[in-house]
Amino acid sequence: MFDTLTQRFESVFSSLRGKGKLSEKDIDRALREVRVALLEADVNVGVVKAFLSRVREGALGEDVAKAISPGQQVIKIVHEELVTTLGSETAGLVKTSPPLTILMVGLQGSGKTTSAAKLAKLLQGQGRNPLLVAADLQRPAAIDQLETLGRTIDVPVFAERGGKAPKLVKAAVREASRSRHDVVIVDTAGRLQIDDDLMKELAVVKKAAAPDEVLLVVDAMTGQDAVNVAQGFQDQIGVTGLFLSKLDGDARGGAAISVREVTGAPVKFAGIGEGLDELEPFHPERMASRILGMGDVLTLIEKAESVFDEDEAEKAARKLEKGEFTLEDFLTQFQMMKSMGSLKDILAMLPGSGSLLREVDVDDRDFKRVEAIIQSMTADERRNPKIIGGSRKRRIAFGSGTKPQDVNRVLKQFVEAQKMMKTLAGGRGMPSLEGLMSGQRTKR
Ligand SMILES: Nc1nc2c(ncn2[C@@H]2O[C@H](COP(=O)(O)OP(=O)(O)O)[C@@H](O)[C@H]2O)c(=O)[nH]1
Ligand SMILES: [Mg+2]
Repeated sequence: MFDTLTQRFESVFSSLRGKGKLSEKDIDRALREVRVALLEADVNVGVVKAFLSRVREGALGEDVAKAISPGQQVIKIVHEELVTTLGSETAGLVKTSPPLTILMVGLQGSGKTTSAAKLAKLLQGQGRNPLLVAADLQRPAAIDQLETLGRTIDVPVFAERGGKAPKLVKAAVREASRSRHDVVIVDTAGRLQIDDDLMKELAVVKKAAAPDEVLLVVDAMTGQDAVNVAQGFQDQIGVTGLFLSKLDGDARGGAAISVREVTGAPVKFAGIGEGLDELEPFHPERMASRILGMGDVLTLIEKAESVFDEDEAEKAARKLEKGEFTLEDFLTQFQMMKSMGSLKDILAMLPGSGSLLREVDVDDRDFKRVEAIIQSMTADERRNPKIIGGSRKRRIAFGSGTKPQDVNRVLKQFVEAQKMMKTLAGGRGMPSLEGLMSGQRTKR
């Protein structure tokens, strides 16, 4: 995500960071570089202009001149202004008396159907009871697609073949009230381009659904086109929020950065993969940090909390206090961590990881190797790794298809993790990722 842009920002910042005092020339040069970086990232020209003038104003202000570290201060201003550009506050779904009705609109292929299912899954996980509505009646396959997704996430799909969308939507909302669904998510038909027919149809469906939210799904990978599309929908239909899909495939970031400021509509969610778990609420603050290569520790912690089994973690913490934390427990924790996503995704959220990721080739095979090594140990060995001498090491290496050095490394990492968890005493008992990978301690 946004790799090139992040890289550019990192290089601009590193030239500022060391400086004791910044001249106007230093700032101008840095801002010129920022400008080029943003334009190359396909950020809307107007947005770039407004952004830079705000940063410049801040950077030449008195606070910076007096700051102990002017370079850091400028970085802080860039961060703040980027947060503003992205929308300042996290914009959640509106709160209404149930059912909350959400209309998903957008061009064909933007990700409406997938995003509707993702949203249903997210809300279901929050204890709500969603109903999906298949109101894309242009292609018969669209209904099948939503029904398949609905089955996967165990959310009912309201569908009717051969009907008309407005009537179907009305019936669906009635059905939702009757069967106590507190959320109704309506998937609609799109076209390849904005045209009059699409807009007319959507206006009628919108009237029938009387939605609380009109979420426009835009494909982040299409850059400025996405911004223009969003503007078109905003002018002609009116949207309450944006769902930025395919952010995972967006190396540049132009749409993500521009779309809010151009349309005035807040980005509420981001799609970050084809899987139905792969959406994130859009947090401007965190997104700005990620774009600037400052990492996104908060999202990482939230992910950790969602996959770490509270009971397991507490059990581990108690064992640890008593000095009973074994490799068996280590393996359990490790496997939970693995379910957070690929190693690269997780590492990308750590501060400064942008450059790190470019230098080392992180590999999910590392995960598998550690797992295989621990699985090749006997129960005794897992409980008491001290008994693992040379011949046992060779046997474990052989069993796991690794080398004795690899076994050594895992054992060392385990000892480190043990130490680290002791310092987190009474905490969640979660070994730090960085620690596991490098044997170092992490700040949280
Ligand atoms: N990588 C990635 N693919 C996505 C995302 N959202 C949707 N897609 C894919 O985009 C394609 C079109 O999605 P679909 O929901 O059918 O779009 P619709 O025509 O607007 O309903 C499908 O192949 C999806 O798997 C996303 O966030 N990331
Ligand atoms: Mg669709």
